[in-house]
Amino acid sequence: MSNLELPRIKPLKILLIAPKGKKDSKSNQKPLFNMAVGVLVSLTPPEHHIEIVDEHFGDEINYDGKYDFVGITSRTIDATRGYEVADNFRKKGTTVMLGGLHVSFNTEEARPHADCIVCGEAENLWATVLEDVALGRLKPLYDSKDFPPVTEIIPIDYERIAKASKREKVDGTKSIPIYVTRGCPFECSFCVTPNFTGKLYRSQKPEELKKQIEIAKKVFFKPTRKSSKPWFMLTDENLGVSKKKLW
Ligand code: B12
Ligand code: SF4
Repeated sequence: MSNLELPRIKPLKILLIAPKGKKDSKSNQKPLFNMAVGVLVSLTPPEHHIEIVDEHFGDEINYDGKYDFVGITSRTIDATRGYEVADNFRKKGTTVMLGGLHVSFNTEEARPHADCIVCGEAENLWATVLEDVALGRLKPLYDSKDFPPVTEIIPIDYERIAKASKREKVDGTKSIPIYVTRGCPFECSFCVTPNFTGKLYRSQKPEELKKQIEIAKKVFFKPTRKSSKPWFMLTDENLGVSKKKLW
């Protein structure tokens, strides 16, 4: 369902958090935002207010803030910290939603820390989740398997992410994340990706990408004498699938 077709619901106040686990890397070359959070922001209709807190950049969490819900993303390396943040919010009576790779495969482990768990890709279930929050009927679990497969990926809304996050403009020594494709059609036995995305391989349209690059440059890039070109980090799972072209 596209955003244009969404039913009108009351505007929500949403906080999205990228937690940082104790063992997470110390690199200062981290991309400006987490792509899961970027996708959630881009999917959310404009009437809802969104704030992003990214612990990888040292953003402080205000546990006293008033939100309709707090959404926390998870990769295994950050999951324990994600649970800690979730527990702190729930002690204050704030509704917590956990999503992302780690909790999608560890639902029972995550359950005591959340009011709601989202398994799998969010694109086709997010409208339902927002509507259910607004109508006070949030379910404990939403699984992408119960929704149509995500055959199309959405463009990233850099302008809204810049407004929602605390990130300033950067020069070319700091990376701006972007994806051309999502998923991978292969099935390496050790890899989580095919299990997570159902081997679906999706590409962005070239004209959409061009627009995103222009907007990302406008909102996030500030050239300096030392570094006059932006650095885009490709966050694709597997960009080199086709031998004839790059994607
Ligand atoms: C790009 C990338 C990176 C970039 C991150 C760029 C960025 N700013 O996000 C960099 C290079 C920094 C990186 C680092 C690492 N990565 Co990495 N990375 C990836 C890659 C290739 C793509 C991730 C991505 O952007 N996906 C697109 C987003 C939109 O998808 P998503 O995160 O799954 O989010 C969707 C859903 O999960 C859901 N969702 C997610 N969160 C939430 C939250 C809520 C509330 C809701 C409702 C829904 C929801 O909705 C989103 C939209 O559908 C993945 C491969 C993969 N399959 O994910 C590996 C992957 C995530 N990385 C992995 C690893 C191991 C690492 C490192 C630990 C490596 C290391 N040893 O240092 C670090 C950890 C950094 C960290 N804190 O996460 C593993 C994680 C395995 C696991 N069990 O968690 C993966 C899966 C690779 C693999 N196949 O094994 N990585
Ligand atoms: S993303 Fe890489 S490791 Fe994972 S299934 Fe595809 S080719 Fe294999």
